[in-house]
Amino acid sequence: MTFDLSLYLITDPKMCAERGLVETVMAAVRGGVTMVQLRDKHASDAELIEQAKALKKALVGSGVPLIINDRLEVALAADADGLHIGQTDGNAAAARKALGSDAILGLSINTAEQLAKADTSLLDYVGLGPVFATATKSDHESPLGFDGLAALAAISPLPSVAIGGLQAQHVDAVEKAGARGVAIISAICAALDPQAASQQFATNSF
Ligand code: 3NM
Repeated sequence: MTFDLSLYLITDPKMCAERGLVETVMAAVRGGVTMVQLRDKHASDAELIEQAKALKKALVGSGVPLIINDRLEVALAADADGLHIGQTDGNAAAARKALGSDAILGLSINTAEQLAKADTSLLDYVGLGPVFATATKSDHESPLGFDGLAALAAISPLPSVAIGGLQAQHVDAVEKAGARGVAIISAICAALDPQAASQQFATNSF
């Protein structure tokens, strides 16, 4: 499946709670988000399947793919467009086998060693981060900065999306570093107006 990494929204259950998950995502999509990842490290599979199905339905006709963080069973049950796995929470070979060749499969990368170890033939993109320290992920790795991001993007055989502490004013520097897009949680999910926040990213963007 074709995909556009330029403005990749990742959901956070708490930040989306007040407005509602589907409402927050659809406002962001109206603002120009090009990919959506459902991420909730604590919800049960059953809860996530329900949320994923609701998002998938809402996204029909938008051309925006729905990716599931970490949970292969959820991606399969909700017929999502893909899966994103981290260094510790997944197996790319098993995921590719279960999801098929058309699914979008992404992997988080923080170091050149991790990139060297990854079987990139199984993957469609890599997430490179964190660019900056971020309160959104308490156990994040050490920040790369734009130079570290550029170093990883340069050796990645796959398109990459930058993540971690990014704001709309960083889009230019991310693009110059060689990534194809920005992955965002708080700057969109926690914004007073997620549509306007997404528009800000999209205007500066790729
Ligand atoms: N993964 P925000 S950083 C989910 O480095 C996640 O792999 C990261 O949230 C990584 O846009 C991160 O609010 C949190 O900083 C990104």
